[in-house]
Amino acid sequence: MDRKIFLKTSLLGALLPAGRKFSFSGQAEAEGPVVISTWDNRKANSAAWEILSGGGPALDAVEAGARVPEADPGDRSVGYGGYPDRTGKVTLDACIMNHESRCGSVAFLLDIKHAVSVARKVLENSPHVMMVGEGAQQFALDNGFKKENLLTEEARQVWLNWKKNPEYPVTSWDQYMNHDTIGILALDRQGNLSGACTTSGIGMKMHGRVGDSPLIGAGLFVDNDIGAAAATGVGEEVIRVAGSHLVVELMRHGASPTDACRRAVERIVNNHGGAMDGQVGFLALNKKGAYGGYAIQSGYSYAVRTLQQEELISSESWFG
Ligand code: SD4
Repeated sequence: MDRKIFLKTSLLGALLPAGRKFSFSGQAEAEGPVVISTWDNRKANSAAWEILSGGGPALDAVEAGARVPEADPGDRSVGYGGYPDRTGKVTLDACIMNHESRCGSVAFLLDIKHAVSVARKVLENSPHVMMVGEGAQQFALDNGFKKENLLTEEARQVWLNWKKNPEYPVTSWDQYMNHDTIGILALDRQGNLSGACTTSGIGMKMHGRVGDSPLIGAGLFVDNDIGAAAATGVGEEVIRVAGSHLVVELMRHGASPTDACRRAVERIVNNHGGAMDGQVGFLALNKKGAYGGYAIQSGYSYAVRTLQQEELISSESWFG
């Protein structure tokens, strides 16, 4: 593992109060609650923490956390303020999953800001798991959500600018792969796991394109006996390996969260014969509260909040 992080966590281990376990493999093991999220989503973690620290359920916590970037116009790949597709439309993908393997998901959702909350309504108020497009929007309206314009002036300008020279970058690491998508995983005081994932997807994507984020098993997976995982980055790559499900299965077979994420990354890199320039980052949290992440390229980070810790961790990556 990254030496800096190892030293930081080792030092923390020495300072931790009784009641919290710590292993010197660099995996912190909290007794709970724990919340982790992709990228610098510390504000989302704080919203989740308010619920977790009061003894609330992980499902409420991850929904509350995911709603933070959805409402933030400064976050260019989630909810309001997200970059549009090639036709200038902001289309949202989101899902949520609880400790009983119940899940809800929406994809290609237009004009509704809190896609994660619509996904939760799918979980609670429908016999289905996934709804898309017009039907998902009608379902949202029927459940009390309001239509609103999600395209900010700043995002519209980026789109207008892109139209002058419309290249279609999907797999390369560039300005339209603005990675801020949130995957958020929580372990509550009752020892239950839940997760959520929400995004506006890759900027300047084709109209109708859906990524990994609303797909249970790709952008998110939770198995309350084992752990939870989430993904960010080029969704097409994550879907091809059923990434989050793969990470959880690797943990089931004994891998630590970081190692499970690393081995899922390895599968993706192997799909490209060992060389690629796209980015994917994974995040994992196991039933004991141990967590980790791993990415293809450098620059990926994830935010952690526990009783003792509130920080942004710079992830290890395949290509250094
Ligand atoms: C997608 N995985 O739609 C998302 C994009 C992403 O940070 O994670 N961006 O493919």
